[in-house]
Amino acid sequence: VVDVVALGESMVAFLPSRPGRLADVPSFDRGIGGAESNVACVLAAAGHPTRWVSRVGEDGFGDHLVEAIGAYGVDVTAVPRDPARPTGVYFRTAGDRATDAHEVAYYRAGSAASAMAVENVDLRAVRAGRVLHLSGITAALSDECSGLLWWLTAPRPERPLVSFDVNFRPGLWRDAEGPRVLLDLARRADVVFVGTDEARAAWGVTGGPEAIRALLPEPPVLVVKEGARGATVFERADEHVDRPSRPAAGAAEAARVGAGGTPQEPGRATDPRPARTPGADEKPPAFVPAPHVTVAAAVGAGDAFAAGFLSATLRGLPVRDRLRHGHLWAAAALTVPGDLATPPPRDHADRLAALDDGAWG
Ligand code: KDG
Repeated sequence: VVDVVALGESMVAFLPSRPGRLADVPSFDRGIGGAESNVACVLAAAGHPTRWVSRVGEDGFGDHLVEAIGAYGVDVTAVPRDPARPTGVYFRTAGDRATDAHEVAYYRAGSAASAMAVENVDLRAVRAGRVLHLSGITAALSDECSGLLWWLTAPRPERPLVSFDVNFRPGLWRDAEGPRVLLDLARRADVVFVGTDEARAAWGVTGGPEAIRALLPEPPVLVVKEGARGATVFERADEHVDRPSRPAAGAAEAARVGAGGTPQEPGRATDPRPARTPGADEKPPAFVPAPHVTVAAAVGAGDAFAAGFLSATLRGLPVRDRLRHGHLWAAAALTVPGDLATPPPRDHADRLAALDDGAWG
């Protein structure tokens, strides 16, 4: 059984050979990027069976992504080639030491992945894991991609646990609808990751984690990240998302998805979950401070955090340990210039996570 299926666009990432403006950097080193495949790669490096679902072009960059992500041990069999569209790439500059301000230049409009749609992804492969990890980046790519996320997050019996990282990228949104779309998608997910900075930028929330929970009372698990300060989990007492065990694509699912992978009667789905009263049965929020780290680059840290949190969730660990694994995996990513770092070995991370609250600030 696959633990986590991650769906989204990955790109060949070009990292600067030295600091400076994009206009001045003379050469770049090749890496890989993509928020969702980052989650799959880091989880695979930690021993979780994972799958990445996407589309790439029939070009050398597509070959590289499939080979490099596959080399992490991620299943890449549900990544078809599109002969008509290229693989996306992006260039970035090194972040300013104090503010992490950096430039990003995307070359992904019209990419193979931006054409992902309900009709051309293998829905059985997408929904066959214990957890389906998605992010708001996909919704920004095209109307087809946005529709795909809407379909995948629809409440249905046997839906895998849906994990959603808001990942607000203002530069990617083609219209002003982005914040609204992200809020609607987050409201349909089971586990949501959002930063206070992006909640402010997208939704104008100026308060702390409680104010974000007030805006987003629906997800059974809401993780609010405050950068170097730490993260808070809001959790409902009446939901059982602590240890997802159901593989999604059972016989009923196979029957509902046609032979060609096309969903039948998508509008007929009913919500198997009990109706929720916002605020009811809420456990006390759990806050865990982040460890102090000398940051090489913040890119990929949010993905590593989500991966660590999901790994601990899959292992049935208590909420504070889930946060601590998120922080420890993020700390590893913060110390490298690219997106991906090997997470700390499980026994090591477990020992660090078990240190008492005093050690965590
Ligand atoms: O989270 C890291 C990603 O932002 C990076 O890999 C590029 O996926 C990317 C994006 O769309 O910004």
